[in-house]
This record gives sequence, C-alpha cells and structure tokens, in this order.
Amino acid sequence: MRHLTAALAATTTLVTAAAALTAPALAGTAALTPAPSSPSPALPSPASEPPSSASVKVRPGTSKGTGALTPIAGADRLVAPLGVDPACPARIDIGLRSDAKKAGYATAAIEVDKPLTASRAMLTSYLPPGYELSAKLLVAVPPGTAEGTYGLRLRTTTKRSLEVPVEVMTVDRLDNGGNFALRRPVTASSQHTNANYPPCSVADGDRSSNGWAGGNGWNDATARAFPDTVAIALGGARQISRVDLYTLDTERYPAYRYGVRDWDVQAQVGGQWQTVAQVRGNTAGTVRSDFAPVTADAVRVVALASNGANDYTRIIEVEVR
Ligand SMILES: [Ca+2]
Repeated sequence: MRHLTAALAATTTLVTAAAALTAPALAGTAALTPAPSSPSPALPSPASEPPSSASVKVRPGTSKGTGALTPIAGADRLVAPLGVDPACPARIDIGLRSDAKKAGYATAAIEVDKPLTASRAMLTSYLPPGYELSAKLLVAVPPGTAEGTYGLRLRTTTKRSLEVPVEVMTVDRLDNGGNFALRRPVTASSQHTNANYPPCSVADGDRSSNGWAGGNGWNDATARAFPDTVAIALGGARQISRVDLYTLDTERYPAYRYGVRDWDVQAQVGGQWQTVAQVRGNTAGTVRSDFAPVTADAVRVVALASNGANDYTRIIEVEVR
C-alpha cells in the first residue's frame, strides 16, 4: 500500500560560524568566492581552492593572560568508524590559543597513533594576542585497524600538549542516536568532481552547511537535469517512519536560493522502491518527513528540482528513523 504524506517544517536554523578574521600574513587561509549568478558551476567555484581541511581560521578568543600558547580541540574525544568510505573520514576541529603579550607565529605538531593517519602533521599561523586559530583535522582509519582507543596529540613549540582519544569502532557499534543512516553506505546518481562533494557526506553525522565544498555535503554532477538520486543502505531491515533532510543553507548560500525544492522520499521494501513522502516547494534548510511505518533496508531521496537557478542538488545530511 502506498501512503503519501508531505511534511514541511523549518525546524532548524543552521547558524553560520562567526566571520573569521584573517590577517594578510596568514598562510593557507581559504576565502569563499562570491556565489555565481549563473547556474553553471557548483558553488563556490571550488577548483582553485583546497578543501576546508586545509584552511586555517583565526578569530578572537578569550586570553587567560598566561603568556602561553595552548592547544585546543573542538571535542574531548573523536569517534572514528571502521570500514567507512575513505572519502568521509572522521573530522575534528583542532587549534591553538595565544595568551601571549604580542603577535607572532604559533605552531603545533600533530601526531596520531599508527595505523591511523591525520590530514596534517603541523598547524601554524600568525596569531595576534588573545586570538585562536582553528582547522579541521581528518583522521583516517585504514582497513584492518583493530578496534580500540588511539591517541591524537597536539604539541606546541613551548612544550604544551593536548591528547584527544580516538575511538575506533565498527559502524554497528556507533551510538547513532536512533539515526539508522549514520555512517552507512551511500550511493548517488552522480558526483560533482570540481571539489569535495562525496555522497557519503550525507550520512557522516555532520548537519552543518558551513565549509561547503569541503566534504560536508553532496553536490550532483548534472546541471539542470533531474531527477538526481542519493540512496543509503540501512545495514539491515529497519522499521522507519521519518526522514530528515538537510539541504545547503547558510547566510551566503540560503536554501531558498540554493537548496533542494522538490523531492520524493522512497523506502526499499521487499526489494521494491516505494514513495513514502513527497516534498514540494521547499525553501527551508531542514525538512522533516513523517510517514506510516514501513520495514525497509534502504532509503533514497529522489531530487526533482532545486531553488533559484534550479541547477544542482545539494544535500548536507539525511537522517532516517
Ligand atoms: Ca554531512
């Protein structure tokens, strides 16, 4: 039996990170290029930019007046799942805070226990007093890595260090918060190759649109051609009744101009795709679709149109409950 419902709800306002203050002397700072007025490229024009993992941001922090350089991390632990698509490694914000009296270069070495690998071995930037620098660090788990806790360390030139435990575990053991899609295999009808838009990013647990083109969302490759599809295996048959879709939505790239407008939510039941919800005319960054429970082993989003120039499908995250 087909049961169609459409639910539109702007349940979340995704907050854009405070604008980063960048000193001219900063190395490796990526500036977003303006949004294109024509629909041709995926935005922002990413070909000349490193992914956000390579960028360093500097912003005012709270100086403790110690005169020291202190390593900081965005979380006190990092969960790194085993066996996931290498295009979507575990990510953590790391950085340094300067409590020095005057501006200077701040540097920290980054080490991670083998066989894990980190996307950078060093963090360095010019840093005014009372400021913090931060960067995304990607931590990859090679196939065959044993489950367990590994160490990630930041060590400054002034001998201050911070250790963040990295917990390696299978996807089945992740605390998914009831989201059956988290870290499960994702396939898409196409993938834009100008930057970092891997399909697996729609199930990486990161709902934020910030850092677009840095691996946090999927952008298809077929401009002004629909439908586009992205499918997520659920790791077995699950009873589901809700799908939340996060489309691109920032101050610079608002959903009403760059987000997905029309789509169907489909569930794979007994080998057949069934449409369980339809969304039309969306302008919000987050849309929750509720539907009568079905037992499905996969969910897919069939994108039919996007807003504004109606060019690409841009999806940040899909959650299934
Ligand atoms: Ca994501």
